[in-house]
Amino acid sequence: PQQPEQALALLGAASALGAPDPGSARGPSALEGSGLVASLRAAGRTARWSATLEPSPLSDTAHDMRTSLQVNGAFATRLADAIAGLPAGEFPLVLGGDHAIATGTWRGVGHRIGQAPGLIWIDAHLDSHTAHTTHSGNIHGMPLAALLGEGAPELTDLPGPCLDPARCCVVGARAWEAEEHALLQRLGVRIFTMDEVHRRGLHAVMGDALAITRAGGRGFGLSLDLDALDPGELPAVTCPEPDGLGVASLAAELRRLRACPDFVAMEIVEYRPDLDPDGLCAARIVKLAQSALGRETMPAPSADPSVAKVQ
Ligand code: Z70
Ligand code: MN
Ligand code: MN
Ligand code: MN
Repeated sequence: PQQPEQALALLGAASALGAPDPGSARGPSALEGSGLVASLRAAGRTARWSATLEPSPLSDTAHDMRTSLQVNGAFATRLADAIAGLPAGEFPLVLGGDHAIATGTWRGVGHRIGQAPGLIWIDAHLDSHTAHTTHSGNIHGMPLAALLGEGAPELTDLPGPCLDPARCCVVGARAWEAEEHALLQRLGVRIFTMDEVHRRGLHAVMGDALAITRAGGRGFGLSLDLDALDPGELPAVTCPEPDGLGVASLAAELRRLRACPDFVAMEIVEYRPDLDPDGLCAARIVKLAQSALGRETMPAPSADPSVAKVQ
């Protein structure tokens, strides 16, 4: 199992620089306010809020593609450095922010573990455009390509190794443009579409996803774009797409991650608290985080407080 003594280090990445709406920049503070740390402690883990990175105030002036790439790349570099600099033995849980932050998260994780991690990318989208193929101009449509070393240098010239396409996969995809699909096909990244999830079931698909990303046992991570979930249950995201994953069924599958000693980091992105006035989505996000990161089994009650490590 995940080393239970490994403390969770929560890191806010309060950037919506890659998205068409600024709402996801408030994601980290809203999740902090909804008691995420306390909920992870209640699930048996030691956890602390490490820091929240904010974009430089000058970043808001981004309009043209070059400037947009530059400000997103600069933020991702700071995030990669922050992750690489976390104390050894802590497990990073990164909270977005839009999905462009992933360009920094996984390079930083690679730097930290000394090699490219395998990566499960759960998302309605493929996020594999380059600056040349994007239709929208939004950088959050590009991070997976950038992590694979494709696209503009502003997003690829970061510390830490690029990902190995043979140890990456996408789960839950149902909305993409032809160019990004072609890029992932060319690189050999396995795409588990929602059609395949419907056909085979999420359990079988996640089994395959874990086998792909854990091959070699060198460490793997999870990047969870909340728009993978069905907007009926999780509408507070930047780009909702119909026909998504159920919260309960994904939570059940994420519980498998607890048993993986090679699970090295997790990221949750695209939450928009401005669309979640009653906090219902936040509560579901907390549940998903607890499912992946809670202790495999709660420790037995002990009279000796030095033995019971729950805090
Ligand atoms: C579209 C684009 C996207 C996230 C939406 C959508 C991309 N393919 N990525 N939400 N995280 O704009 O390129
Ligand atoms: Mn995404
Ligand atoms: Mn998405
Ligand atoms: Mn289009």
